Amino acid sequence: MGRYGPDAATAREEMLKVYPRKTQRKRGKQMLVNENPATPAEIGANSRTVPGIITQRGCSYAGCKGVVIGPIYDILHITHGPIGCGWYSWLSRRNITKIRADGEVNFLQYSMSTDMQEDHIVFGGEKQLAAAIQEAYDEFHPKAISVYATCPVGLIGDDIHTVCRQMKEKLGINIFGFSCEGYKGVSQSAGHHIANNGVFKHMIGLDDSPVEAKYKINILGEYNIGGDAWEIDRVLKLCGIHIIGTLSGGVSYDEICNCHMADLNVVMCHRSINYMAEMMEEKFGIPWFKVNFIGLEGTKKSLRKIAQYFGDKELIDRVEEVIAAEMAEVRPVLDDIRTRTTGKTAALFVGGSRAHHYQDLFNDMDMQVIAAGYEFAHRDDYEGRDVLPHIKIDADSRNIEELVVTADETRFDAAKPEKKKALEESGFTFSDYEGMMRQMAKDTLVIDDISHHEMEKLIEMYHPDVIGSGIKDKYVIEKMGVPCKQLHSYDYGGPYAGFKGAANFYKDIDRMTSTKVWKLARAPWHEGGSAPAAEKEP
Ligand code: CFN
Ligand code: HCA
Repeated sequence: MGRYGPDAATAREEMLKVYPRKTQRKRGKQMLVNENPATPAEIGANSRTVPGIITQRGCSYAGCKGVVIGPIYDILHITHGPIGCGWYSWLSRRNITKIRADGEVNFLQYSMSTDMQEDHIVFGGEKQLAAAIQEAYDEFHPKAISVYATCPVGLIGDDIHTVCRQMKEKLGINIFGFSCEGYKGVSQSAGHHIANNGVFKHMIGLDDSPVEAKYKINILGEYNIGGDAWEIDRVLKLCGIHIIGTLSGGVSYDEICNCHMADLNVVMCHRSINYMAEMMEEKFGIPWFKVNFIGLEGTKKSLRKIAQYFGDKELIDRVEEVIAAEMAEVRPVLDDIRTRTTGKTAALFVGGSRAHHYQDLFNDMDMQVIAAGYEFAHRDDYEGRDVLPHIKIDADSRNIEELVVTADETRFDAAKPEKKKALEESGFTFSDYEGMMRQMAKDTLVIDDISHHEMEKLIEMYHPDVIGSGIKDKYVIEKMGVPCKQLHSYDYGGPYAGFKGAANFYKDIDRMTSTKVWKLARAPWHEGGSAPAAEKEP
């Protein structure tokens, strides 16, 4: 027995034993005991989900339209396909938006779709798509229209790109399409890649207007869930750092077209947008590194690293002042909350970066993360970036063409790579080796693409004080007497990023883990005595 339940190896066996042998082998590679955090074992990430297993993953369309491009608020987004995909992706992610200037438009409350019917499947849907673009243009006069192909469109072979090109010529606005059919790739991760390529090809670099600010950066991989981007912006503004574009939270089309004017790209969610960071470096010379504004330590480290990059004493000092002032506010909140959260346990199963980033907030509260896993991240997100060269098969690359990007001679800023080289020589690290498993405690469980069966077993064996997860299992978890914090949408809460966000998170988790209401959850099977929820002493 471990401190909080059975040891991880026993728990792993217990979860696997119900499966047929082939599934045991497949799932076994995706479920590891983190025996050597400093040199993590190879994990079977980014592989196809076993049919029949209830997964929390989404599809390529979700990753492209729902995650990366959908949040750009003044593009008119049209889903080409039967109505279901447009309907179910209508405002279901909490990437919140507000209009920031007079005359701006926000189309995100709408869900546009070509509403494909059987006769379009039989005779083709291209005419329908052209008509939908025309209608949308006549009604709304947007600056840009973006089209997303869903599964049937790929199967019948509609050429959405030609339709977009023709309509772009006809209407004189930017119109582009994404072949992000849901079945491409093994998860939403493929959709991120398709989206990155399209945004880079059709938007980045269109507007060379100069930006008047001393320190100009973009935040890549920050989607303003629950207002996170606004908290990050607030803190950076206090430091005197200007964000040109936040890709893609609360961001406008124009900001994206102009964001290659930045001095530096910092990457929050590496999984969804690393392709963009690399392409912008190649074409314009803009260096990038990872940051993490989730948790106090991550926020402080990220601010200091940005200041260090620019290297001005004035900025370095200012960042320290901001950190000191913000910490003075959040420290008493944390000190109080720790008296109730210390020693409690959590398990996190989320997406492609949060299951890692949020461990910092639980660490702040002195809580133990006993098990964690991503839904669709790749090996480098688990094991650290330096494993990349050894990865032979990256499932994404089976379906998605890499864009061939070369330096744009007229706009490539050679001073930036030179500065990067000089900084590296002085010990500054652009490419770090972080990964979830290196941060997690020895002998904790790491479970990729967790199934509902495994989740139930985990709860039976460990009964964590809280689980961070998503809508697909929230109520299963809560019916078993464990509170579930949705780490995708934050339920109705947030922001959780930065300093004020951290304080919000501590308070929410304190409330959830201190209330006695979960002990009253008695499912019918409880009377039979198998579920552990009410067996834990109050
Ligand atoms: S906001 Fe991001 S942080 S973009 Fe990604 S990998 Fe999803 S939508 Mo849900 S919450 Fe989640 Fe991450 Fe990056 Fe969000 S952990 S699954 S595709 N994600
Ligand atoms: C997606 C979006 C999602 C779903 C959230 C959840 C989000 O994967 O298509 O499963 O709770 O964050 O909205 O990840």
